[in-house]
Amino acid sequence: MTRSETVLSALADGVLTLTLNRPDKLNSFNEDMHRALREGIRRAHDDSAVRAVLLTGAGRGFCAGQDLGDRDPRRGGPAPDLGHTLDMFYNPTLRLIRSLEKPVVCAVNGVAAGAGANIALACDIVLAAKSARFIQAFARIGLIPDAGGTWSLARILGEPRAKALTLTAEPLMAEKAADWGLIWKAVDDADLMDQAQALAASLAAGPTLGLGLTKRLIQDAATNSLDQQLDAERDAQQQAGRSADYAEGVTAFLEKRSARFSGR
Ligand code: T3D
Repeated sequence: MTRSETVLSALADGVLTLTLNRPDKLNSFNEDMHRALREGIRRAHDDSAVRAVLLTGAGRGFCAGQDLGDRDPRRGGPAPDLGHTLDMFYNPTLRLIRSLEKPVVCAVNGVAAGAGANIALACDIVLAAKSARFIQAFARIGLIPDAGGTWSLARILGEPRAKALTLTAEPLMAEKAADWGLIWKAVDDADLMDQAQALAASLAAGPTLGLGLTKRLIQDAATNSLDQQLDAERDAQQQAGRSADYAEGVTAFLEKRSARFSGR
């Protein structure tokens, strides 16, 4: 399988759909897939035709984290430098997702384990099939939760649930994940892709600049003081207020019609 086949990429109506595509390995990450996903997200940064991203997985799983076949200790040799692999692969991708000023929807179509779970949690709006489960599988193999897992779990769930999930590696079913506020929605398996595509399409047809600024503000809120956040809102609103989409939104309201946003 070539690099481009490990992540399928399709752009339609402003939505860049990236599909992790190693289904026989539950879409676990080898180096090709790491590079392909990173290239996909980078394209979303660079290409103004992309106004939203939809990330999902092929087959019955979303992503089982790192391909452990590539870490087989029985092959001998020195232990791998996993700090280096995080620097090389997971961390740049996480940063690209979080810094992308366009919405990223994740459709978790099946099990999301290890870094696979945490990449899903880094996305902006996560929908999951009711049969999907999230597993902080790291403790089962002697690792710590990476790909931003300790950060997002502690922030979203608080210490008690974050610690229990990571220390026990117990699976968390999609509906409970939604009840806990870890994801946006758990939906019937048969409806997942239709709902995720409709959501991504509506975001792609939205005021891209304003949505991107909103994403950044919400992310920055956790570390800003109220004063800093008020200033940041003022600056972002100033920018949004100069956009063509703001003019269109107000005009459409006054003309009692739907807005036709151009993303500028
Ligand atoms: O290394 C670094 O760079 C550091 C970064 C680490 C990040 C990480 O993500 S570490 C965590 C790695 N992931 C895991 O530990 C999860 C391993 N997988 C599982 O525990 C289970 O597969 C699942 C709970 C995810 C699903 O279980 P189940 O019973 O639904 O499926 P299965 O039968 O275990 O898996 C189906 C196939 O996918 C199977 O292959 P086979 O036997 O049919 O040829 C299985 O070996 C393969 N597979 C699943 N996960 C991985 C994998 N192959 C390689 N690596 C995997 N992570």
